[in-house]
Amino acid sequence: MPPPPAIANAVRDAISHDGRICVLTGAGMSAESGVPTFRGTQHDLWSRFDPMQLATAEAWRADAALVWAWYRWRMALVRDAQPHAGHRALAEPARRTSRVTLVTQNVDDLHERAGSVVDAHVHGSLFALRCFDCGSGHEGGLPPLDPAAQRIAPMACAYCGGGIRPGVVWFGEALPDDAWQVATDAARDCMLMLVVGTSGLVHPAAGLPALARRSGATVVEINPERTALSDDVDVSWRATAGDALPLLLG
Ligand code: BJW
Repeated sequence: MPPPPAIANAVRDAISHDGRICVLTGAGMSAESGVPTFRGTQHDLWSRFDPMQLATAEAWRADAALVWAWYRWRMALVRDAQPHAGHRALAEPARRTSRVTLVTQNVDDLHERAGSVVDAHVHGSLFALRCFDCGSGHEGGLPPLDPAAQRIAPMACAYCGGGIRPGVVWFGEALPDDAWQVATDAARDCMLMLVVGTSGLVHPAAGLPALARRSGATVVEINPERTALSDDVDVSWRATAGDALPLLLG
């Protein structure tokens, strides 16, 4: 199915006028690579846990080993996953022009493995471990499984002894300043924003499409489902990332 004409024209216009394009991706971008989204999917082994309860500092303080077990499971899923045609299609225009800014809420590395440079990981990166207490980066690998206890053995920060955690942004935590600055600058400056695979429920990232639109951009949503953003974009394309992006950018 070809892209709706309004979307094909918006992309053609932006490219022919050498206009800036901002691409904002969410968990749906990785769904066709086999990485589950946050809302509305069953997480087999983890189905009795709510990701929204685990992705918090409170959960970490209550049971860091449980939180680590969830992240170890997700890290293994991501390591085994491969970028799909949608990731690769996005990497093409990004390679051709520096006028594409890629902002992702995803903590996986599938964009990078497809050949994109991610300009802003606004919710951090799974594998960039850091100390829960002092924030220092940690280079020493993942925490081991304690075979006796069948639990993840905690790792301590070399500087302060605090617990080492995944490098992601949990609810109630501030987004990384540098990434957020890149994301808001890109939203303000772009001629076209492509919003791919996000429910638009988590703020402040969910406010980026509205910021782009207020600043004069055309905002296009690519998502198989209607979302919280659908009423406030210029045009929605009900398609998956893996189907739509190669047709649009290939
Ligand atoms: C497909 C597809 C296919 C499926 N192709 N599409 C304003 C209003 C209300 C609340 C707040 C507000 N501002 C802040 C808040 C609080 C809170 C928040 O937003 N709460 C709401 C849930 C109500 N926000 C925060 O706490 C943020 N921090 C903050 O505001 O700090 C303030 C502060 C300032 C200064 C000092 C201190 C504090 C932090 C938010 C962090 C979010 N973290 C997570 C977890 C990351 C770690 C991890 O991965 O474990 O980020 S939550 C989770 O949601 C993850 C995602 O990045 C994020 C967004 O989810 P996303 O990507 O939209 O995924 P889904 O699953 O929701 O949707 C998938 C979509 O894909 C669906 O639409 C499908 O249809 C679609 N789809 N297949 C294309 N093949």
